[in-house]
Amino acid sequence: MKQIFVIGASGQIGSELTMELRHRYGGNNVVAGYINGAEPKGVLRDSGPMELADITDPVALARVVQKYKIDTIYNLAALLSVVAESKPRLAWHIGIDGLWNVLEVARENGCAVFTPSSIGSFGPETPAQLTPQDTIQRPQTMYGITKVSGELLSDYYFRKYGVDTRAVRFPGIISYTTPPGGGTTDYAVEIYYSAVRGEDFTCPIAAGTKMDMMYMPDALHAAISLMEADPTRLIHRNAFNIASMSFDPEEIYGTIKALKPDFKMSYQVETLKQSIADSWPDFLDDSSARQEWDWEPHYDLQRMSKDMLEKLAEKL
Ligand code: AKB
Repeated sequence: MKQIFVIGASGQIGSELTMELRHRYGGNNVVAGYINGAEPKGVLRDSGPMELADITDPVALARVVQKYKIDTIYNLAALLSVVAESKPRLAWHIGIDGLWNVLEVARENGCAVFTPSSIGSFGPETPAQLTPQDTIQRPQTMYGITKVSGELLSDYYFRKYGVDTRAVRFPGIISYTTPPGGGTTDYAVEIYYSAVRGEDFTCPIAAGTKMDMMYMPDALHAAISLMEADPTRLIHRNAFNIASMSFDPEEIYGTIKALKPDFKMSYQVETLKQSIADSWPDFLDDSSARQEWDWEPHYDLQRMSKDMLEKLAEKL
């Protein structure tokens, strides 16, 4: 049985990934790592062990790994793209110094490591359509810089020390359990909350701006399947393009409006978010993930929208 440590277990992805891993591997085998001020609550707190484990504290990480005899680490600690622009030093400290701590503890204790990269690892010179797996990565945001550096550092630890590092490049993740905080793609979550609350939505991203997005169940499935994949089939490691849907604000609005005809959206474009979105690809080519570990998404925009509106209506 696997012994898993999720760093950043209270965040948007971490909270749901921890629950999914507990469901698959047993509650006691998945440790929820959190930072001060973000203690797990409710079912996340009650369904398995939790430990205070700040990624910037190597001693705390080693203590958890040794206490629970951890063999797999999911490292979800990061500042998202917009907030990282206002705190670039902290974004680097968490994204790179923190990753270094994780990779060292993994090297010393024989752990596999999953550290997500992002569509933010690409930049304005990257081919925007059907973005290849191996292509130009010259991001202009601090978030993107930490993501590319993280991909390279993770590959380095695999080649030099044999640490089993694997990752995907996540698109914007849409979910109804824990809201995202400080990303460029957050509008695609917030729009559903407005629709369910019966409020008009003001979109910070301009019409026509396409970005890759993914519903949370597909994102969880991607992370877990990649970590379970046969290593002899992996040509790439850090990190795989994955894709399921790409849309602009008009398309998501149209899909929600078809289900909630009174819903209204207007635009008030935010310069920073728009400039970040403009520097990211429109849609990725995920054929390497499909070939090397049988990646396949299950949700498109219609199916996701129906589910999001139903689940949020229950929640709110
Ligand atoms: C963000 O918008 O910063 C993230 C991402 C796409 O990595 N959701």
